[in-house]
Amino acid sequence: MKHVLGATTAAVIGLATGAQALDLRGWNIHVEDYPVSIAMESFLEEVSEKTGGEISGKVFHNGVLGDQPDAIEQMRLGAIDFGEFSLGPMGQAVPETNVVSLPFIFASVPDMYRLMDGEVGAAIGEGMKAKGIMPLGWYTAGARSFYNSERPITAPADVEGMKVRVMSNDLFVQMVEAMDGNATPMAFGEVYQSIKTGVVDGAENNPPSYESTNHYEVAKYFSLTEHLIIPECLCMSLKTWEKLTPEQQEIVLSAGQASATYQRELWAEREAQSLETVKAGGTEINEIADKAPFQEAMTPVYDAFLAANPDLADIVALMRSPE
Ligand code: BDP
Repeated sequence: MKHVLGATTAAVIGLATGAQALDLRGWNIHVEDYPVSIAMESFLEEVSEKTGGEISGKVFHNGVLGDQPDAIEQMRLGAIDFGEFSLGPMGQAVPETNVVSLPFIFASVPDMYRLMDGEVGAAIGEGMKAKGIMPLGWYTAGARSFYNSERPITAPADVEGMKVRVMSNDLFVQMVEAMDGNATPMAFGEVYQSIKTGVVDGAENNPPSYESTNHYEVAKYFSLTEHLIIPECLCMSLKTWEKLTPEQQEIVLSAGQASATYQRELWAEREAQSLETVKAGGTEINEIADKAPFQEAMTPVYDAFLAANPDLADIVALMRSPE
């Protein structure tokens, strides 16, 4: 009976507007007060309001719908309607996204915005669409740095022999191996326990993730290597996107872009707060006076990448050329 009523209601709305009523499932790995989470909620609110409730939904925070690589696949299949993903673990599904996972590829976060809001973002977006993912907005995750329970890192040699958790992408394994460390790809949710029990010595992430996951309680040396600036994406399953009318698509896209602007603002505030929180909690933060030795250590990663992906050489060159 419930089913019949639901179908009838949808049919009535369909008649009134020419569109189906949609109730979207959204994936998010972060805690509820994280900048990504707040921006995703604002996206959904705007969509629901501007479509007069035709499109509603729910964001499932804390990764309860599954780990990131798995959730990306589920979204491609349409089992998850939208989500906010790091482009790091997206490399396997969408090869073009790998360019942003090259260490030190962006000169700075503002440079990442410039390139992602321009030609580079457009090329990556085309690659994503070809694999069933519709990008709606480029979010930020700032810069990632190494942290561990053993010692401050000041030079690549300090990583030698260190067991470091990385996100699921072979490029990150190569990055740690280029400094003679041991890389272990692992789900985000397992890192705290793994550092605590010594399965790994540390990991690498931005200050808000280091803080919100409490990793700082078990790995007190945070070294500002800022080796990866990986943009993130609010995106929708192409299967879901194709169910929308052109008017709804316009609303969803513009709400996605607005939420990205909002998220970037929230990010700056949270990053400063997180650094204060971890310092108060006993974290020792060290700046890296000279990043050149780390950058030079990445030469084999670039050589192997360009040899395996000659078609991406132009975009890498564009990213490395000054404004
Ligand atoms: C965070 C990203 C999140 C990743 C996580 C990780 O926002 O998408 O899952 O890092 O390291 O910064 O797995």
